[in-house]
Amino acid sequence: MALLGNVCFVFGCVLIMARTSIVLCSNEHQKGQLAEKQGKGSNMKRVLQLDENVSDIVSEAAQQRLLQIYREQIRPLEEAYNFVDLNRDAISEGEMISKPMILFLGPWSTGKSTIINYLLNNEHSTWRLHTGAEPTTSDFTVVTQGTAPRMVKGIQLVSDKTKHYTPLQKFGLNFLERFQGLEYPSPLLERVTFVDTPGIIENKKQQARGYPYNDVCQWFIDRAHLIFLVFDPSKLDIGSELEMLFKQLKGHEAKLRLILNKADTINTQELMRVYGALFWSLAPLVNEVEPPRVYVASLWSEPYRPGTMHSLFEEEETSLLMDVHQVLRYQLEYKIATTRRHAFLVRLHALSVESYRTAFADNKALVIGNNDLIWQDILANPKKFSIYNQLLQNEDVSVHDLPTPETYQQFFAKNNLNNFRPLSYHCEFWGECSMDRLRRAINTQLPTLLQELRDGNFSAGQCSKDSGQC
Ligand SMILES: Nc1nc2c(ncn2[C@@H]2O[C@H](COP(=O)(O)OP(=O)(O)O)[C@@H](O)[C@H]2O)c(=O)[nH]1
Ligand SMILES: [Mg+2]
Repeated sequence: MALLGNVCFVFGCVLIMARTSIVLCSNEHQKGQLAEKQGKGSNMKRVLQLDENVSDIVSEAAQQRLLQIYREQIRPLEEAYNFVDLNRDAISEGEMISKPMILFLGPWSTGKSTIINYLLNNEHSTWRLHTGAEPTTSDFTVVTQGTAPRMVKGIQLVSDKTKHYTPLQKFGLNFLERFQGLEYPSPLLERVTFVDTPGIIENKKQQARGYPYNDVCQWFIDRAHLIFLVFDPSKLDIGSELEMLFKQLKGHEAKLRLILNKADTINTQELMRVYGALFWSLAPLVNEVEPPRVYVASLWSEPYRPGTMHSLFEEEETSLLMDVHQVLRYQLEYKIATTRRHAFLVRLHALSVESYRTAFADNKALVIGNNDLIWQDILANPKKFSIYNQLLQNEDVSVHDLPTPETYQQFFAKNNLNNFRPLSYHCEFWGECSMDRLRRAINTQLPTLLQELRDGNFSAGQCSKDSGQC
């Protein structure tokens, strides 16, 4: 049944494309000529609205409000319960105010570095990212705004506290040798950061790279706002390393886009076959009701090859740029949503630690007994000790959010239970408890901030300075 669904789905796509191409072919020549006269990428500035002031897109005051809510309502419990040891994608304060990140992944030589150069209009500058037909990019490169072009070494990037790459140190010195920054003056980089990655080489083992390639990719995947997975239609080779990457992208489907780049290098019929084959390969890996958007394009400034579907590629390029523009335009809303999710996870974590703490206090031997054995039993069988029942008594905690026993076995392997005080300890003498403040951030302050931004009636100064109460 699932197979039949896939077949229908693939042919559905091909049919839609076929229909699109018939309509497009009628005025293909005319439009194509016009595009070439205007030059590829000529509408980039308009679609990305690069003439707009950055301050009009990202309200500095709203960003400060977000930071204030984070510092005063969320961070106290995050620190008190060592949340950083629990969650691999815990966001840091630096990330909260950093520019959105667009990540490029995919096999080698599919055009990832070329696309970034094209978007930055620096294909012909000496400061372009290296490109070539052979596997050229062996580095992870973060491309950011700078007053003048310059390269920055990985060891410098991770030691710079104003950036948020310090956690990457955990991937070792070999990785830092393969990590670098390119600073470049560009209106687009005022709004966004690009990350270029080494291409996947299917026959290359992780050990050969000298660092955990997939773990590094995961770090960037968890933090990216938009992920472009780039393919070359003439070598659609989906092997084990790419399959691994698909698995890592699970849960991030909403920000995943596929690019079938260099689409003008093959004829229309072949292109349709490749498009179908790509979806066929993806089907078992992306189990989403809505499959990811695939852009069929040729993203560099060279003119399209004659006899290919120029206007389709152009329209696809415009849609892709609009997609990028959405990320730039709504970056603050995205950050608020991410911060709220983060706050929710911090709350769940504090409640979980409290449940483990209570279970141990209720079951430990008061005089004689092996408390270590009791603790190990609690960690191995949280259900038996009513940990989950206790968690579910809290409003907003759903059965789908419950942690696995392994999560807290790992957490308590790094953290001694005695280091954590009861939740009631985190209260002011006559005032509020940290948990109430966290709940208020989740239920009131962050949704209000989001609504005000959406309605366009955000005004600075509505929060009381010291409490962050809005
Ligand atoms: N025909 C064609 N070639 C391209 C296109 N984009 C990139 N290339 C070429 O493909 C090769 C690999 O590009 P590169 O950006 O280094 O790929 P990466 O390894 O994915 O970063 C280079 O020789 C590029 O000039 C495109 O849209 N069409
Ligand atoms: Mg490259």
